[in-house]
Amino acid sequence: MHVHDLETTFQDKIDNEIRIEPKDWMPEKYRQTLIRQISQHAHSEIVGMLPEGNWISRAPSLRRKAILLAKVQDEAGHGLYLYSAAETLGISREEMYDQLHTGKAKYSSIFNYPTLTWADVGAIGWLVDGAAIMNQVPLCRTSYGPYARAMVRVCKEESFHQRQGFEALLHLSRGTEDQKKMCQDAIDRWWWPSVMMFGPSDDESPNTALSMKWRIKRFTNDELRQKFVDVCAEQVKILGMTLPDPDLKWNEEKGHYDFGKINWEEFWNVVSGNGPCNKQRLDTRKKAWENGAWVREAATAHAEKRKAKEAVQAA
Ligand code: FAQ
Repeated sequence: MHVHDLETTFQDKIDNEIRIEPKDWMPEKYRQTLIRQISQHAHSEIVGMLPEGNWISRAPSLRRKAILLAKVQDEAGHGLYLYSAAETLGISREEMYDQLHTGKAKYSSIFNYPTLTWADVGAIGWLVDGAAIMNQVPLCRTSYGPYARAMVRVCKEESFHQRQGFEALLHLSRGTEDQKKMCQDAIDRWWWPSVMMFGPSDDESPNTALSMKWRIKRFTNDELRQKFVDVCAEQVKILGMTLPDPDLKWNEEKGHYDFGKINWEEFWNVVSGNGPCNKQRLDTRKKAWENGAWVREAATAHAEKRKAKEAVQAA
């Protein structure tokens, strides 16, 4: 078939909500866009274990510790489904890790902020996982089959993460004066970075137009950000806390909340590697990779031994 016909058939499938599968023809740019987005997403899950991991040994009770351990393990699982989905597009896991470790691949800006108090664990669950779900529920209908299917399970788990975070904050918000203060302080620090997670505004987002045409993205960055603000502006009232934005106000005409200006300079600074914890996060990842070398070597040696044994038995 002529390339033009292949492209028409491809777009027809997309327009008719037929999933694209690994062996189907796809434009090279579609493949590259997916590798970029899915691998960045996978890296975010893996690096995202670090800020909360910081609190596993200091969780305030056994119950909180068990919940946090389960949550952080879930993030590792999400990373693995996503790396597997990206591998179906013809990139190896080693290449993806290499891109992360050499700073070539991005991961979400949000994970470059420090977790200073226990309340940060609650704020990450409520706001960061809350933002993640807002973005990921539509990805369950993304046009690439393996990515869409991975997202279904990820979203179920993220929804538990969001609730556990909100519940942890609710507990603090009903506690002592110090606990209330700690809760408000965590919300103050995590709010704007969470709003930024959705990426640059639509007129500054180079990838959105094509990703919308190919239904990789179902909503634009600004559409999802607005939904997130609308939801949080209501939920924060239940906590009896406030969001750190004096311009946050219900707009009757639009049926949405208006909100203040985003500090894009801070966002791009963090994305380009100069956030408060970028160096620390990458160093930790690289060290984990190096320290795990013996496990990979042992697993490979074991697999080879088994193969040799099977070959002898089969002969
Ligand atoms: N951080 O043209 P666009 C989680 C980059 S949730 C860093 O708009 P696109 C769960 C973007 O890559 C977090 N970089 O790009 C969890 C692009 O650069 P490039 C992960 C960002 O792809 C919770 C450039 O800016 N979720 O981990 C960010 O159409 C708690 C221009 O941007 C996902 O990855 C950012 N925030 O839209 C884990 C969801 N925003 O590649 C642990 C899947 C943008 O051209 C604890 N990804 N950039 O050099 C997506 O939906 C999209 O990729 C967007 C960006 C919406 C993130």
